[in-house]
Amino acid sequence: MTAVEDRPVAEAPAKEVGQARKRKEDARLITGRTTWTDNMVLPGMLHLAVVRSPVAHARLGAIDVEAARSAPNVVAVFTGRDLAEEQGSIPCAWPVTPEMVNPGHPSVAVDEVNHVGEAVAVIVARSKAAAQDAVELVDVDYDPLPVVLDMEQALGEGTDLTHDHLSSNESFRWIFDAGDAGTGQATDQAFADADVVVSRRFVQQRLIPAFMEPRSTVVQPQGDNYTMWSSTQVPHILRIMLAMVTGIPEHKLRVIAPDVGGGFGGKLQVTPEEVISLLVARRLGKPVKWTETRSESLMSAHHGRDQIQYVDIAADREGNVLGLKVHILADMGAYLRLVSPGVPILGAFMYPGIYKFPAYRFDCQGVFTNKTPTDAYRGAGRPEATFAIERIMDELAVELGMDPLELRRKNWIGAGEFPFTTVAGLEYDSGDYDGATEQALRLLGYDELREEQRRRRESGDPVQLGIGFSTFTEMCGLAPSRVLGSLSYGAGGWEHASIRMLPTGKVEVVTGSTPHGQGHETAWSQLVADELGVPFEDIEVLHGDTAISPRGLDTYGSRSLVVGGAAVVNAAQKVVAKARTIAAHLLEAGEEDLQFEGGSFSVRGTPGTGISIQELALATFAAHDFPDGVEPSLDADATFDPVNFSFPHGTHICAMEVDTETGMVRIRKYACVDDVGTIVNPLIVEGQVHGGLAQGIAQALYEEAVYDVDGNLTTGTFVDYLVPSAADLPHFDTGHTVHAAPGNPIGAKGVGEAGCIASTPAVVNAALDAVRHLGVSDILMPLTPERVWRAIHEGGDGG
Ligand code: MCN
Repeated sequence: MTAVEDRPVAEAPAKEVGQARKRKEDARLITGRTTWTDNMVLPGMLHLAVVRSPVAHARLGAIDVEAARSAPNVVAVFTGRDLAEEQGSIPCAWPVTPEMVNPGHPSVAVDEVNHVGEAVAVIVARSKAAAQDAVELVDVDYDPLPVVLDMEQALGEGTDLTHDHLSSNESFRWIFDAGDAGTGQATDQAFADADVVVSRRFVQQRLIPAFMEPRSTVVQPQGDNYTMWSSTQVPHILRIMLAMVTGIPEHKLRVIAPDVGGGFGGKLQVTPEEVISLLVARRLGKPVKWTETRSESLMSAHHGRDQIQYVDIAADREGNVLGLKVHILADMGAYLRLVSPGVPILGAFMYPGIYKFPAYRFDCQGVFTNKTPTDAYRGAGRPEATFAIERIMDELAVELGMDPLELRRKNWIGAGEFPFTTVAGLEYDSGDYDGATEQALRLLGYDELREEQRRRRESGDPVQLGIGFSTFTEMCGLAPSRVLGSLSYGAGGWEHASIRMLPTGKVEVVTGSTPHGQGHETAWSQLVADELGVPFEDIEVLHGDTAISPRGLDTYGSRSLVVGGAAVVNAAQKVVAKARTIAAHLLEAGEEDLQFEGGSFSVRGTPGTGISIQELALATFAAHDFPDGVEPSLDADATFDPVNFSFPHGTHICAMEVDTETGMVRIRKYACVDDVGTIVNPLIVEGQVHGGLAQGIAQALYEEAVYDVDGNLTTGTFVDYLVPSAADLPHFDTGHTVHAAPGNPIGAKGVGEAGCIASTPAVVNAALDAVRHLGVSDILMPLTPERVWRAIHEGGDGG
């Protein structure tokens, strides 16, 4: 084979990284030309419907399933008692302390139900409609028990219990003391020495991760092998956990996450319904499908946030911060789920924000209540922490009579101080908080808006204007395994990739990351196109199937690019290294004499000769003229485990109009400048920032899961649970600074959660800035017109 030929040197193509490529996956996602889990139809497939508890806490008496069992097209009905021996417990993979109390969580309740929406029986029928109709025919005898809903009461003396068999409602207590390790003395001393101490109680209301595609699971048994399709963020983790829970050997279980319509943390889970589907398919030896209704989703898929935060900040009179104390109550709901105890602990390290606190103490209690379990929701712990620090900085500024931005500037880490080890022990890698802030002020048109605010205030305009800041950073890119290991006993944080060059020069990239809306197929293609010098279109990214990508830790914590993308780059570089050996042999040159540019190897100083890596793929496949001792394949694997988190940062500024007569609020302008290191795809990054802003603003203004006194979710539909649409959101003025992250070969920092973490406090600070002169110093989220009006006209926080 003669792959070497004379030809003009190709002009190096423009770099792919940095180009605003439209997402290659979008054509099929937007037009619906893909197979969502619920589109799966298998021969002889049966349908599941779940009978759910309408009471929040009760002992289970008799369950009469006879009428359901004999209903038309019903094949079987199982109660928790029927499945008791094989169902195990839904796993919690993040026990934060050795003493953590875990009540255990059967997929189908056996003796006691602990929240509305908990599964008590499952119907199996030949059609979905028949299964759903039969749900109504199951008669359950509930013996009511006291309902625990309020975390502060739940920790009191002699209180009612969420779980009858436990002795308290506390699951765990986790304390972190900076300063004199473990003693808290440094923090106590800082507060004793302070000129000013400000204390606040903030409420992070309960939110629901309202993904577009509801959860759905299909299981196909084939002998003792099982294939599960599930709308999940974590097929790899799910497979391991399901094997552990059900006893099905891991190698007999394949999990596929096909295209998934969003997750936002809500599908980072091993759900009862996934376990139920697998158990029923095993019992009956038939394929089964379960797809939830939207109401089931709102009621039974895990919720997020739900924390009460007691925050104390100490400073001297000049505004130098001296200490921070945080005590939070984190509502676990009725059970511990996959990573729920870890969510507030992730936040623990972020309360000091971007500021140079000399002393810090964090104390978290995980509390059980008779509500839907909570777990990860976009940002998981870090939005809560960012809210607390950015809100209390504003309160401290008021107390000191300082400009809120001046106070922040005085205390934040300077651009020349990176890497900087914070009081919480994190090493922030790079950034420039001043630079991002200056750009954001320009984008907002800060001076004119402050001037307008002054005019409106002086004229007593019923519509007042406020400006709110949030200067934030976050730890994301979860990894590193060693650090995660020191915080928990669960999984590590590496990611895996393999790259295969096919004989015709096309490239298959296999990634352990599992996109569910983030556009990895596009971004990973851009990375590989640059490394290998092959056209973007010649690259296919494979993911989300444990048989195709057997190793992976999936997508959450804005980890995919900085961990999974980095593994892809490393694998590509290994492919190039091997290709170099083969090229040197074919070009009869030393490896060190070759240059690799635009996808071609050529001998330095001998323009006109060369061989492209795509041609090498065919030469490798044929292996006619091949170097001794080299395997005839052009592929490579890489596993990447960074040594540090990634620390994106930014400044978000919101200008807010508040109608003091009606309590209506309107975001007048929103400007944000984020630093996510090297940007692989600016269009995707813009989309991620927009989506995150929408969710963060939604927490500030619209969304709240509300329970009545009996523990019924009163926001069980999208009529009551207000997810904003594009029409409810303002135009966003976005900008970027770029400080490459030193910890990964791309130089990138995560972006998937940034907008959501940064935006909520900016919005609330803006509203308070508009009405503070009217005596308002806090308003509960979401800032409904009623709450805003009450805070202005009746005092308090509007609650
Ligand atoms: N990116 C980039 N340059 C950077 C950083 C990121 O081009 N400097 C690109 C990446 O290549 C990737 C996307 O931005 O295509 C997001 O990357 P990353 O920050 O690594 O986040 P993940 O891919 O790990 O996604 C997880 C993150 C999380 S934790 C939630 S929650 C969330 C989010 O992504 N859920 C989403 N964004 C979502 N977007 C959609 N559409 N749906 C969800 O459920």
